[in-house]
Amino acid sequence: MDRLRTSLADVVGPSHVLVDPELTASYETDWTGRFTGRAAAVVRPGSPGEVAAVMALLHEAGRPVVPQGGNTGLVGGGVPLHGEVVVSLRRLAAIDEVDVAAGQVTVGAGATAAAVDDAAARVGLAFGVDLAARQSATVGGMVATNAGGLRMLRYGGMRAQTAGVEAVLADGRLVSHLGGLTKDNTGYDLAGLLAGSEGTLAVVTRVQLRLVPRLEHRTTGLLAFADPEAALEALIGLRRRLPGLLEAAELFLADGVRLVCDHLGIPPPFGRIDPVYLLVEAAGVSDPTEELAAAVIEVVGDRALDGAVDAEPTGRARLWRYREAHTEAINAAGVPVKLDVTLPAGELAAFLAEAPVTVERVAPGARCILFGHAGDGNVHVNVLGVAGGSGVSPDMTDARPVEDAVLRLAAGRGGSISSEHGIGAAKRPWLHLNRSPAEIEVFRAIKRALDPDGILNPHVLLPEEDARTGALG
Ligand code: 2HG
Ligand code: ZN
Repeated sequence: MDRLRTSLADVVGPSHVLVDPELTASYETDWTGRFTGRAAAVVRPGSPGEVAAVMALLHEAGRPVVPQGGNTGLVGGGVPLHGEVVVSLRRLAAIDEVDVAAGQVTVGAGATAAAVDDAAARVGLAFGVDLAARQSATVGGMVATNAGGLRMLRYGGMRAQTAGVEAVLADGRLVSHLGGLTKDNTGYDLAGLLAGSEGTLAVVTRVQLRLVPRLEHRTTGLLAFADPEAALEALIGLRRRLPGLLEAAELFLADGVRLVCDHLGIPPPFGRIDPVYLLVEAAGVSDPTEELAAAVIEVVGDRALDGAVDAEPTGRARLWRYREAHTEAINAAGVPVKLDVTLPAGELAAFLAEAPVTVERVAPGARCILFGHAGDGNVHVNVLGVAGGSGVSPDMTDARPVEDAVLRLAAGRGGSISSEHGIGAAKRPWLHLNRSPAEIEVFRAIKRALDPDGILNPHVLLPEEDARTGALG
């Protein structure tokens, strides 16, 4: 490793090869504190060319690599759980001039979601993906996980925003297709393939992003309901009544709001805790307040227990806080087991009712907090009060029954075991719940084609292969 470190330092400069535990620590543990390991080294290249040179060296040395962006991932896919070398892309933060005619911008993998949105704002455009971790989450990581977020309902996820990518292959070759043409049927869609590949196929270095119109007029509504069925029925009505206006539809429940209020020291909405909340946001080229308010009266009516609509930035932020502070409030209460699932629309209410019962059965006394992106059927299941999860140190296996029960519940109802966070280290034992043996074989063939020596994030996404029999673990 010493010789390799010297060669890496020759490429990126000695101050960008970190080995001192004090300096590597923040790259070694995920945001939740649940996934932690030790990196052989953290390397911080400053350009795509340096990434290529670094990968060539690591490939030659046969060193496993974990590519890392803002380290905001939640499934252990970006931390060195098995002593890998971390290649941090954060220094690749350059943002080119926005191509206003095309409505696109090319950015480095290390540009944060917030920085991209700021650059787009200067020319009246916006970044189509928004998420609570916007200040830290980087575009490279967002492509690698195919991040969804708060505006998925209207604009789709990262794959939909990605018009082109540049990436470094496992052996250091650079592949680039950044033309960003709307119509371009010249073979395999590498950008589409890399979206959601979780650093297992290539290291994304630059991304050509599609931008969306910046809608300055927005109104947020918060509605309280007695049960999820009423909230979801209201949402169906609002979506039909406000085509093209609705940008977000978020759902959260009493337990989560209680945690948020305790954590932030704020009063609950409407002065009391209600069972279910639906937060909706309408955005348009003109003020959508009247239309949203009329729709609420017309299609929600007295199905809601209470409601508020606010178009002022401070009032909107106040309503959003109840939803956006969930992750932070949960983390402040302990290290959660996080499961991120999608349910078909017709199964969502039943899942919300069943999940806490299922968790209680396998982990009596644990706290199950449910929230998520109702418009996409995406539920974030956070469980507090269980020791750990798969992918964490082997002595912390208490979470496995919870993970198993919740993921089987979602898959059994026709859902996905990973909505927007990825498979990572956390869910690889359950990939088979959603993907057939034939599909997983195709995944392995693609992996072998792009990374024959298996050095790119070798311990995430694909299930462990039994070395002797080739059987799936
Ligand atoms: C969100 O929607 C993020 O806020 C995080 O996807 C979800 O903390 C979580 O489980
Ligand atoms: Zn989310």
